[in-house]
Order: sequence, then C-alpha cells, then structure tokens
Amino acid sequence: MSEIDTSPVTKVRPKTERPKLHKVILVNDDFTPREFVTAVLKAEFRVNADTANQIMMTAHRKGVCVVAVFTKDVAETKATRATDAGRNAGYPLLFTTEPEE
Ligand code: TYC
Repeated sequence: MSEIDTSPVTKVRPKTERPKLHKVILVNDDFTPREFVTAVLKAEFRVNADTANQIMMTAHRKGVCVVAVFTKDVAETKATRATDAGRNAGYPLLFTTEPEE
C-alpha cells in the first residue's frame, strides 16, 4: 500500500544570536592629567601611544570617546579596572560601558 507523506517540510533553523558587544566609553573630566589617561589606555586596552593620545584627545574635546568594544563581561571588567586605576591615584577618571545597538 502506498502512503502519502503529509508531514510538513518546514525546516527548523536554530537561533544562534551573537552576544551583543559592549562599548567601553572614556568620559572627560577637568582633573585627570592627559598623560595619566593615555598611560591607563595603553596599560588596560593595549593600544599604542598614538591611539591612546587620539582617544584621550577626542574625550577631552567632545566629552566622551569610545575606546573599544568587547563582550559584556570583558567590557565591564576593563572599565572597572581602568576607573580604579584613576581612583587609586586620586583622580576622577571614569570609564563606562554601554551595549551596542
Ligand atoms: N581634560 C583633562 C585635562 O585637561 C584630560 C582628560 C582627557 C581627562 C580625557 C579625562 O577622559 C579624559 N587634564
């Protein structure tokens, strides 16, 4: 006896969403010395002197600058460590994080 297969042929495509990346943002202030900011950028974010200076000057002129993007955990850890480096030296240096759109 011949049977007709009436099962649906819809394919299940498993959703594998990429975890959202998070920006680390450097916030300007009036007290932290420029050289200190660039030193923290080099140490924590492994950027060279030129890049560190560009990031620092952008924050200095515009108020904020995106340093880099990472997974949420890494972004938060780096922002905290960099902010703590400023606090330990008595500066109000601030790094924040925010999810990318
Ligand atoms: N505005 C600071 C100064 O003139 C330097 C500075 C730049 C501080 C960027 C913080 O995120 C910053 N000494």
